[in-house]
Amino acid sequence: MKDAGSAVALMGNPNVGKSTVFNALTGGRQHTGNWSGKTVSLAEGRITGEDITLIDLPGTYSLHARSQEEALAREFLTCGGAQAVILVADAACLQRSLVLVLQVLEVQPHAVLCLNLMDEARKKHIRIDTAVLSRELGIPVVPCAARSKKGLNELKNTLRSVLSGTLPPCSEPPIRYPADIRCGLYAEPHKGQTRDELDDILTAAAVLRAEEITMTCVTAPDDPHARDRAIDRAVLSRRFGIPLMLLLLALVFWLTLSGANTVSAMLSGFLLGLEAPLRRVLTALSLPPGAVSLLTDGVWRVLATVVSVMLPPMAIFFPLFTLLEDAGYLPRIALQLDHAFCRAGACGKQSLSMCLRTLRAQKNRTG
Ligand SMILES: Nc1nc2c(ncn2[C@@H]2O[C@H](COP(=O)(O)OP(=O)(O)OP(=O)(O)O)[C@@H](O)[C@H]2O)c(=O)[nH]1
Ligand SMILES: [Mg+2]
Repeated sequence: MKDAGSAVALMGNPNVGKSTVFNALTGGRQHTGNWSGKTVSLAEGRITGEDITLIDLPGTYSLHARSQEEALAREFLTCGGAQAVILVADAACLQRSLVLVLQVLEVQPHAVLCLNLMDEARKKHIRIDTAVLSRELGIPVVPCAARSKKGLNELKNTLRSVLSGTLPPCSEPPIRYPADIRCGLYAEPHKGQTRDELDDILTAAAVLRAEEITMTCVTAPDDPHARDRAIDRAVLSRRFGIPLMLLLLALVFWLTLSGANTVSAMLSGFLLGLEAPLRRVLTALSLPPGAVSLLTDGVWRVLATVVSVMLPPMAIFFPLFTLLEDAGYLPRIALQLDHAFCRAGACGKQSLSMCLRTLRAQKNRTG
């Protein structure tokens, strides 16, 4: 994987902006979007202008989690050979992010905390004393808003200092466990204790410490997520949730298919109309008739047909889907359908890729 230089892992909860940070630092094109579980395998890229390889890992809530992607992230942390880690946390939901941060610090003390989504935290009137947070964790903390590229230069400079040893690693045990446990990740169950019971004890200790730290450095209104909860109550309600989802998806499909048919017809007329002038130009260039036919009847006609059939639905569907995604509606669809999908051995997130496949199938039938 690595030739020379340092390797640095990007870790954090799902959907906190790890891939957005990765793309901004490396110029990469990792898939980003407003729902969790997009990154499912390792991706690596070189930080622009630095001899540092960055590895984007799948999101995980805890090092004791059991899903395949989460196990991959844990395995990379323990055996991947990274010299340091950038821990990406959600500033609007710090306590939840800190559970993983604390667990990772037990195994990899060379770390920097990228306190991302600061813009969202500000909107919710959440204030974080980063100096206190840094003191409590024993690692540098850099506030960022990765989507608007804020704080990323400072993150890069801090990472350089962590790698060179100018900034010291975390030296205190980050989590306080019962006396017989030294490191949560390598703890083994006692006789008569199940793995699940031990994991519960380990996670509870991390949650408790995360709560303590949050209390020392976060100032927030009584319920900063009240608006989100009110939206959830309306959008996910038993009575209106499913009808609203069906209505919105039907509207997206209708706008895509009916809009695309009109635009496809216009585009196809325009592009195929260029076939005759193209044929005249190629003939005037004294190309043999076979070559002229190959380029116009073959290459041009196929290209014009593919572009006019494929481009309009994509140009309509993806912006509409992005609007729903940015409004936070797509993850809510996934949650709403999760129960039904689980019964079929799948999960709610697959409903989103099913929407894309349904559109493609419908378009193939009509187009
Ligand atoms: N408002 C705001 N949105 C952000 C910021 N950083 C990332 N996002 C958005 O957050 C969403 C999730 O970003 P990703 O980079 O895909 O998150 P991730 O942590 O890689 O997600 P998984 O791979 O699913 O774990 C995307 O819609 C981003 O555009 C930020 O600083 N502010
Ligand atoms: Mg990602």
